Amino acid sequence: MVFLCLAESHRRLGKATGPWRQSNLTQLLPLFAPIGTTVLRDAIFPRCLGLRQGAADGQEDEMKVLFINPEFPDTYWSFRHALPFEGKRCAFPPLGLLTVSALLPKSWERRLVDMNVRRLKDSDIEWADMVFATAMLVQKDSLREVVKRCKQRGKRVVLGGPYVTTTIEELPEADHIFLGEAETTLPQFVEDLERGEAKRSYKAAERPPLSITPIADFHLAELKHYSAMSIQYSRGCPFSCEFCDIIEIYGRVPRTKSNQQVLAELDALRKLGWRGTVFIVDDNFIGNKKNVRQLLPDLTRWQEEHGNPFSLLTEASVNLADDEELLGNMRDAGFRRVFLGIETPVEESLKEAQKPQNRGNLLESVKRIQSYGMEVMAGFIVGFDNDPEDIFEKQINFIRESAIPLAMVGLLNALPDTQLWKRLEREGRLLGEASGNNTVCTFNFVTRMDPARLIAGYQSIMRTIYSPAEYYRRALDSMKRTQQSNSEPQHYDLLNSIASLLRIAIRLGVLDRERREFWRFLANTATRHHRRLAESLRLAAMGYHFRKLSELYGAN
Ligand code: B12
Ligand code: SF4
Repeated sequence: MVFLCLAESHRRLGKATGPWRQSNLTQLLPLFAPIGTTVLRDAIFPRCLGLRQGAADGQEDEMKVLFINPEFPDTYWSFRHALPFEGKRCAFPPLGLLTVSALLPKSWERRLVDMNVRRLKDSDIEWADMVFATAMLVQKDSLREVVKRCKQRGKRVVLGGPYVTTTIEELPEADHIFLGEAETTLPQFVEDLERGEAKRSYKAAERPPLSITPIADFHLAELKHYSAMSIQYSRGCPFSCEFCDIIEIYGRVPRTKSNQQVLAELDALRKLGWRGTVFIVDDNFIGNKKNVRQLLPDLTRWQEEHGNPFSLLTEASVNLADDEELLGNMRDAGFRRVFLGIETPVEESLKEAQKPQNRGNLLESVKRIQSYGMEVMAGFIVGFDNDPEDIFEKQINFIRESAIPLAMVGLLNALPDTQLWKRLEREGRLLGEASGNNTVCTFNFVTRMDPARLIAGYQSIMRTIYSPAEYYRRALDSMKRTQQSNSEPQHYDLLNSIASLLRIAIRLGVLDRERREFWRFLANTATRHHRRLAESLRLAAMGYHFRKLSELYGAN
């Protein structure tokens, strides 16, 4: 097996280009230009450019800005237990902060500390005049700590992102808070700062068009530590699922970037030497189907012209399965994985969740998407009022039959401002703010089913679906269903590949008590899918991450 991998690695090495060539196990974690950043920034924010360098409330020194992404806990998407196999530290870069950076005057000095990549040192904070931090709900504890440390050192602290936008809790003692998207409010802030009149809170009157979103400052991130890069094509989703906060934060009218903007972002990543997985982080990539249809041919052309440097991953609603032309176009453009919000196979619960787009034959929908060569990843929820007593078995069976290796199963949580939140409030069932991590065993509302039973059932799902035999069977079935005539582009770096392979072989094939299942799985892929060994190793590593998570959250 080792020889096969190395031989394949040698054969393809000649094709790899760029200083950041990813290992052949880049594919392990796919989840792993400018039409002028400058032009756009200069045109939109002329006053920013007129700013005296570093002016803050009348100060005239050069402004030094530190961007901080607080630490994530161990969740589905952290891939924390799989990343070390590939020699990576974090799955995705903090695109929100990189975008905010691109919105600030270009004369300002800037640095990024992603605490999921490296420790935040006191000297980092001392270097800065001003600190910009972002957070999701799950990062709130780390964010509080960050704000405390920065304020102790007398720094001006600016906060934004989904946590501060949606929380009902008291926010940390920051100087400035940005609610919602910052494309129009940040330039206003910079102007106010120049005049010494910066306000405590900023909120845009309207959701901005994405045509004014500049190319993110990707160069601030240390690309080599990430498993994938991210770009964004659209914001918002046309559906109205009861539990979803996306539509409250980003709206129900999907806004998209132009084709030129998207290609310019891909160019920027390519020029920085990135090769491998690019996550299009849309809430629902097919939210605006008309525009997506126009984007895909351009995307396909761009990939072909540049030797298919990127393998694409995105999130979409299940009705993607109803549009075979779109599926074909996505396959041609290089989409290899798609995350779906399946939630539940129970009709009544889907009705309760106001998710009509998922009703019908869900299993057939998944199979159809897989038949276009895309691995389906998906989110599942237990805890709906209408969940029957056997919901746990139903979910396990569905996940098994749909051959979804990476299934994110969580307990229903009510996020602030959602329709679900409002309903539970009306019904007097709310218990407080959610942790934001749907994989921990807590509820923030009074459930219909006995909570102890729900938690035990949830844990049994996790233990079952991530037991090695079950998981590897799904992974094999998924590979069988996702055949593509053109194999996934690989960008090998021989030394990294060998190192990754050895790490996996030692951890899963020698030290792990389930090593037999690992070797059986590899033997199966070697005989049935020998051209997809890198992918099978990625799946094995991911299976290990989920098994660790299930031990954490799925223990009795
Ligand atoms: C990509 C993504 C991820 C990625 C990468 C995240 C990262 N490294 O930043 C991954 C896959 C790791 C991820 C994981 C999770 N995610 Co997530 N994710 C997203 C997604 C789809 C896109 C984020 C993004 O890059 N947007 C693009 C940028 C440009 O937009 P933005 O971040 O909103 O930034 C803009 C503004 O908010 C503002 N802004 C943002 N930060 C700041 C900071 C300052 C100082 C200022 C001034 C402005 C500002 O300016 C930007 C430009 O307008 C969002 C949904 C969404 N539409 O944003 C969910 C979302 C942020 N994720 C969410 C959740 C719940 C999770 C998970 C908990 C899921 C789970 N159970 O595992 C995990 C937790 C993280 C972890 N690693 O464990 C929720 C957060 C809800 C909340 N209220 O906190 C969201 C909103 C989606 C949802 N409703 O489910 N996620
Ligand atoms: S389809 Fe997804 S993004 Fe759209 S409203 Fe439903 S849960 Fe939210």
